[in-house]
Amino acid sequence: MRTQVGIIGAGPAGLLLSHLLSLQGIDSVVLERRDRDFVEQRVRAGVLEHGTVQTLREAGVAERLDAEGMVHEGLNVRFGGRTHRLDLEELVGRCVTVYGQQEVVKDLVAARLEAGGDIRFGAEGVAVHDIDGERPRITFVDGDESTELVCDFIIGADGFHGISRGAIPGLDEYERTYPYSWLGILVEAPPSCPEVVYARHDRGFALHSMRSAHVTRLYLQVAPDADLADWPDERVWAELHTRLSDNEGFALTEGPLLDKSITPMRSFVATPMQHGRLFLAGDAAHIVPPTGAKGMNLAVADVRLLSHALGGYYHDRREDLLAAYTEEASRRVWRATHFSWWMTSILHKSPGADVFDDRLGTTQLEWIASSRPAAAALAENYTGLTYDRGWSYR
Ligand code: FAS
Ligand code: PHB
Repeated sequence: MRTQVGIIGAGPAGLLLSHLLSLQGIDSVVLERRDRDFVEQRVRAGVLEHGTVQTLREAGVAERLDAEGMVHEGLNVRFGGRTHRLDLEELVGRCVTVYGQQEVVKDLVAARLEAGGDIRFGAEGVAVHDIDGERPRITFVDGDESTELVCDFIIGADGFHGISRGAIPGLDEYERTYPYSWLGILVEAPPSCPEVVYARHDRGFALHSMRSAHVTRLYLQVAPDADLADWPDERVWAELHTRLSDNEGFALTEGPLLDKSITPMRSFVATPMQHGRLFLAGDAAHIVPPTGAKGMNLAVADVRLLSHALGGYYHDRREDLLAAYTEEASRRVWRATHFSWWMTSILHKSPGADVFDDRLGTTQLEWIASSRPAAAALAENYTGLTYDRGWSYR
């Protein structure tokens, strides 16, 4: 097989890149280990930055997003029994949209297949070769047939547990782990309030979000090694009611659980994000704790840069944009890494935290609740920094 860009991974990063390249007349093949159902059902991110929504709209894949996505002009921080609303639109003139990552993936898969895109689901044993040369190769097993895909470039969009990062020699990896995880549930119940609520409580962090007018998304801080077997639905609801309560009559609506899972919390950055003709995008290169709702949005930012740089190569044989990819992408990676770490540190109560630790957290929340510059700094990062170049080279 031969293509211009071989993409490993059919998550948001791989699928969006394949679509943006096709809009610039650049061919790609996407190799995905799992089957289509698995990829389209996986419950993950929920909040799209302003720039992510704009990107999907410009790419012509935002019809359902615009019809079903929920535009949020504000977010809420709850602590000490009181709720403080940050008016994102008023603070920074931008907002966010709540629309499940799995819906974005479904929209992108549909768009690629409709355009005749080549996505190989169930690709086994993917391996990369000759990334230092001008004809890198990907080998994989498709069905029971060993196959070789010869490319000009390979994009590792295969997530944190993928194989592409390991192919980069001399990689530097920076990691921080957190003394807690998130237990997340998807509930068939109308959201208990119209916006996202981040709650800091003595018993630990809790988050109220949603997926539609009928589906609520809720998270609880739990121990880093928590086991779902120790968290029956009754215990989850009891903690959520306690931690999300306020002195202003908030009432959490319960309902049947559609999904329950535990996500570990880590900050991880690998650099460089490229070697020869191999480039990393999204979770393959970096992981942020989900507190800042940055993970998927950061993947989109990487893909915008790669789409523009590959467009420059194929339209004007420019190598400079590709050479500068890591440096360009790293600025936003570290900004999102800091913001996600900061949101996590001020909203969670670490086991063994003393009064000093606690006051450091609550004083920052009080500052955000009472200072416009502080609230605007959070709003600027949460809604997403603006892009200084487009995803299309032309
Ligand atoms: P993905 O991991 O989405 O996609 C990588 C793809 O590559 C997968 O489909 C995988 O099957 C495939 N793959 C892996 N190895 C392969 C191989 N060897 N061969 C072929 N294919 C291979 N972000 C938020 O903003 N908010 C959240 O609430 C949030 N919750 C999350 C919960 C969980 C459990 C996880 C794991 C992540 C969460 N994230 C969240 C982050 C998440 O949304 C990621 O940032 C986003 O999926 C990144 O997209 P990709 O880089 O495309 O990676
Ligand atoms: C979600 O809706 O899944 C969500 C919202 C906000 C976050 C993280 C996850 O910070």
